[in-house]
Amino acid sequence: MNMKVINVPSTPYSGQKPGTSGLRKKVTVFRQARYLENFVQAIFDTLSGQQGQTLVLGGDGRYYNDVAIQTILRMAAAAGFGRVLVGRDGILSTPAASAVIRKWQAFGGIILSASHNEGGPNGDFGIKYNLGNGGPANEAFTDAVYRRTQEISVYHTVESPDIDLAHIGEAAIGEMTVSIIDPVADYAELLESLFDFERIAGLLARPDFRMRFDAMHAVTGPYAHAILEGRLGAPAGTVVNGTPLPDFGGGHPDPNPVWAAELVNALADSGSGLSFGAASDGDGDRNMIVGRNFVVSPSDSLAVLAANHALVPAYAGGLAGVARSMPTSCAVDRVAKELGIACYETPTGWKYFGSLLDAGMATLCGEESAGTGSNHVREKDGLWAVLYWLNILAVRDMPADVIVREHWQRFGRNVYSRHDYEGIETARADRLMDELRARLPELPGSRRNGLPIAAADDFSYTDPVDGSRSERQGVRILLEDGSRVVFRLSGTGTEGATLRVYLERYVADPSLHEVPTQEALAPLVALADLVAQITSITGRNGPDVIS
Ligand code: VG1
Ligand code: CO
Repeated sequence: MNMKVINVPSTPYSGQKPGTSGLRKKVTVFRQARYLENFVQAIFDTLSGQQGQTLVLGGDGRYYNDVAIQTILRMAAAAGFGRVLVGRDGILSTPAASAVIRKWQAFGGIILSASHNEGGPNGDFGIKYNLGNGGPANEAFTDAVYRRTQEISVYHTVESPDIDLAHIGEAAIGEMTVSIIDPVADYAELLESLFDFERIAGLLARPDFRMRFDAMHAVTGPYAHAILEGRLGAPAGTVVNGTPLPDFGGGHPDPNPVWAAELVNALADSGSGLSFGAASDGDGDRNMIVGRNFVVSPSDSLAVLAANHALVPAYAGGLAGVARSMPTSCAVDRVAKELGIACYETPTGWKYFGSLLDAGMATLCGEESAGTGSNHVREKDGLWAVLYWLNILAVRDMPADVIVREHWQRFGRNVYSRHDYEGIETARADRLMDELRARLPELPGSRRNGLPIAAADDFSYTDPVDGSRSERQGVRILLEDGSRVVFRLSGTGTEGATLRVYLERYVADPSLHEVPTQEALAPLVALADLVAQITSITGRNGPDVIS
């Protein structure tokens, strides 16, 4: 059946500029007439050669996911795609979407998510495009999409009723096939090929080992149920908050000590009988690892995964290299040095790891924002990190906190924290960054708060594979003893600006490893305020979120 393409006249919306990870706006913004359509059309107009090809489509199940999917299906038919693989009920976690794109050699994929941002009619929605390698489109592509949104005059769709996505099977829109797939199967199969499932199952069956996985009412629920309680046989009830809800139960599906406080408190309560905790975010690409009364810092987690790679079947043959985003602590650098492998430093956002992974230059990648992953997909992967940890725990037979403490003994501790100042008026945040940048030349060689500054710059990056350049990726102040303070504005928020201040101090002396993090970093916090004038410009007395 040949379908008539309908050309709907449209006019541009301002501000459809993808940020760190796709376009994120309030649901109320996305619901405006032609808003979503304009952006999707801009993506399709930027592509070439999609005729007859396969598109992967799914999202984290948040409010508006269902409506957007039906719109995109009709537009994909109009754009000439031959097939769309869509997760049942429109569900696909971000890493699962990446796995599906790669396994079925799809042309690309559209992921509907605003990740850790809150959901619901007054919450956030988001959309991003992934390329055929399964990874987020690079800056050149997202810039081209943005340019297209500014000149759009028409979008293309077809007339066709909504597709029932509740059951696995096939449907059609004109000549385009819609395959409704099990959102979990391909992904679970991939993870099973990487880890020692038998050994992990043995650990989960032990009466003295009890785990809790908090899916935060977000997308990982069905994945964790199927993998942890299904394939690995963890007792029922191991997964909590495991049913995806359109508003995530009213919380932020952000696995940090603030939004996952319930999990952290349960692991701190010896009466709970829990030995290991983990959580993931809205779209399943972040992870939080919690030991007994011990939250593993994501930067430390990356370093521990790298140091223990030989215990995991998929990585036992060695790591080609590791990569971390610039604000992520340098803990993994020390491991890379000992292993004699390269360590790459990229701007914030997973899209910068893609070329290194594709070129076989890096095997493990990570960000301080609870994201870790490997070359098995081209996104960060929450459950992957949890299984990696379980694999290590099963082989080493020690609690998570002991593993981290031993790591510090061996490599020293990179004490680390991020302070977020949320919802600052955009003009003030911009002024803060502008003035800070202007002050950079006078900082090297000087002292602030009594601390000698060795260097200060605005991070820029040249991709070692394709030579592309990214400027203004965060202001860094490097102290003589190797401590760092980094400042950047968030590119994922939807209201005002969020200032992120990243603080890091290297402590070699084991007798100082247990000094509380915020206490150890206090001199750097004072320096950050002095240099960036945070209190006076923002009017805030302290950060909203400390992670
Ligand atoms: C944040 C994190 C960044 C991460 C990005 C997307 O970006 O800092 O490390 O890659 O979110 O993660 P920003 O620009 O707000 O600092 V997710 O889980 O939202 O896809
Ligand atoms: Co996410």
